[in-house]
Amino acid sequence: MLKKILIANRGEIAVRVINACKEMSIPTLAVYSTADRKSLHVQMADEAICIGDPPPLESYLNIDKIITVAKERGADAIHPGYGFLAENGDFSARCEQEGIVFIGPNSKALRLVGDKVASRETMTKAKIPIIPGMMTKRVEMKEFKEAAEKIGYPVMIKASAGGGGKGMRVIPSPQELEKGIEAGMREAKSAFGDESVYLEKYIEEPRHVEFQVLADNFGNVVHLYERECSIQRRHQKIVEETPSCAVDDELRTKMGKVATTVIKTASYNNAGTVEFLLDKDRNFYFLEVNARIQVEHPITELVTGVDLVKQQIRIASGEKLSLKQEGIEQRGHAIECRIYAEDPENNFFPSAGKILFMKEPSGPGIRHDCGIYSGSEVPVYYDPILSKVITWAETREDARKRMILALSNYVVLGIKTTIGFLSSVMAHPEFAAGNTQTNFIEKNMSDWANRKKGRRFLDEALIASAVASQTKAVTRRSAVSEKAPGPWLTVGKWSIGEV
Ligand code: MV4
Repeated sequence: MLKKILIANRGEIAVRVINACKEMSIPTLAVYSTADRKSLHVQMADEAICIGDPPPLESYLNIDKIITVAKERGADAIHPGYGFLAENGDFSARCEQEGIVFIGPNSKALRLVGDKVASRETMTKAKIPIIPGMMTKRVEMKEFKEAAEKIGYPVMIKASAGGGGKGMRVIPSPQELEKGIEAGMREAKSAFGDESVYLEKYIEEPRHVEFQVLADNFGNVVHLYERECSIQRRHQKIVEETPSCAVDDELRTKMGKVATTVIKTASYNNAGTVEFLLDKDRNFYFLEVNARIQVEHPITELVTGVDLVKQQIRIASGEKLSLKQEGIEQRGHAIECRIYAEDPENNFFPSAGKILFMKEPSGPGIRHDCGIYSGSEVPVYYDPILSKVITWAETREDARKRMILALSNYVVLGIKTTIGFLSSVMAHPEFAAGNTQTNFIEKNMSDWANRKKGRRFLDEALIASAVASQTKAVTRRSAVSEKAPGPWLTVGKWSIGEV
């Protein structure tokens, strides 16, 4: 087993990994930037070392510094979390050279799945269904034109080094192609340092369905079924659930087999996610492999009962997978809402600052993966995710109701959050009906800020001091309602002290 794990991350995922290590009795070493001196992950780890100034390149992306700290402090493994260095082939290779265990896939597999065009080619050879389109990059304009004619409009331009939606654009007809390619190349160059782009058939109103996989270092691979992550805003997921309403048992078995084959074909190890697009006619296409533990991993944990972070650590320390595909079952339904420090009434503008007060949701079937506490600071430098509320119940409807309850009992004062917005998503009839295509937010939520206008808001500092000074319980007056607003409106309905 590993002797000490350095967690090369911050926020809720660093906390999640530290907790898994604690359960496994593995000592933990946190690293942090000067903006995170008082953050939760620093307080929870056995040891913590400041590695630099707030800008990520100086701290959480500083490979030399992180490797040096690991060696000085005797950490024999590094968990990268998600984002930052998680899918950096150079970092994973560097760990391999230095004799440090990278808790993630081997660097060769990481590089293969990071190159979208190369993995399209590899996967085609393995008879994996991919979206019809080009198999080459760095081509002349004439070849783009020919390829687009062959694919048929509308087509989509994607960056070869891309993923996650950056550098993507839809081209409805031949007139827009040349300008689109040029703009796409410029965007790819500035986002990824690689200007190569390729074309694919554009899939309208797809659903995003991904499969969780685990692979040990001996070629054993299992999948832990799907997650649906169609509710997104500008390619940022905000709600995820499992099972997907769009997948039946027959399709699930088929997609699971394909996901396993993708992982075997890439000689991939550790935890990973195989992403698919599902079209209206329920055709599915392989998109990419996400080579990391994902933000939305808890919903899979709640439905399968498997602790994915502990599995990652066991695999990285050289254990064989003890799970068998036949032994992995989905039970009940889980939903995750991501809580961001953003102002949904001001175009989701990031909202940094001090958290004056918070009250965490809890109760049966409610899990809260959290990186903040009352009094902590939310810095401006990083992804604004604060925490994730995850609910589990036997049925989707019960998990949804439970989420409405959890969100209405979650209070964060001092900064703006997406809690209220997410309550409205959960209460929306289209969400309740399972209509979660990728255009859900544009279609159903674009008037949300206007709907809120004219409603009463209380002064937040006043509420914070009132709530924080109370020693008695803080409870909502009304029962769970479909119209349950988030804390900002809820505050008006809160009773402080005697109820
Ligand atoms: C697509 C597509 C339509 N056609 N590819 C977005 C993120 C990236 N991983 C893939 N994405 C898409 N690729 C083709 N050929 C539409 C999307 C897409 C999307 C996919 C999943 C969830 C939400 C989305 C929102 C907008 C676009």
